[in-house]
Amino acid sequence: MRTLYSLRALGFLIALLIVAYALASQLGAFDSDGDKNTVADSDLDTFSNAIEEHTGTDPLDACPDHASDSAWPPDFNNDSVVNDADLSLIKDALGRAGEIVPARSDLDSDGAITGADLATVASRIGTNCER
Ligand SMILES: [Ca+2]
Ligand SMILES: [Ca+2]
Ligand SMILES: [Ca+2]
Ligand SMILES: [Ca+2]
Repeated sequence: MRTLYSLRALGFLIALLIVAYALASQLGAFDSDGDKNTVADSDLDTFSNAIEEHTGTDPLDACPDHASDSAWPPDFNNDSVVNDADLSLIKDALGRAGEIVPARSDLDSDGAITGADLATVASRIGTNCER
């Protein structure tokens, strides 16, 4: 009888731990950079390593060092600022899908250049990247 009780207690304890772990994950307790986002973004440029893998930008560099240093996804011409020049570059790519998708402009890596990618650039107009 005693064993049965302790087994039940153990089961209850394990269930409690699972719930606590799930809650803690939800609250971002295991998030090292505290942005409540458990997706890895090593250089903290607000684009995940996975997205940067797709766009071909440097996942360990938040800001370009020169014009051919792709580091920040929405900054297509690598001049460290997102402005009309970048917006017009993505407008050119808008609507493309399939094999002709320029991955560099596909900022959500869904395989097409859509309004969502455009909005990602538009929402950062006038901002500089942070080194
Ligand atoms: Ca990043
Ligand atoms: Ca980057
Ligand atoms: Ca730019
Ligand atoms: Ca896209």
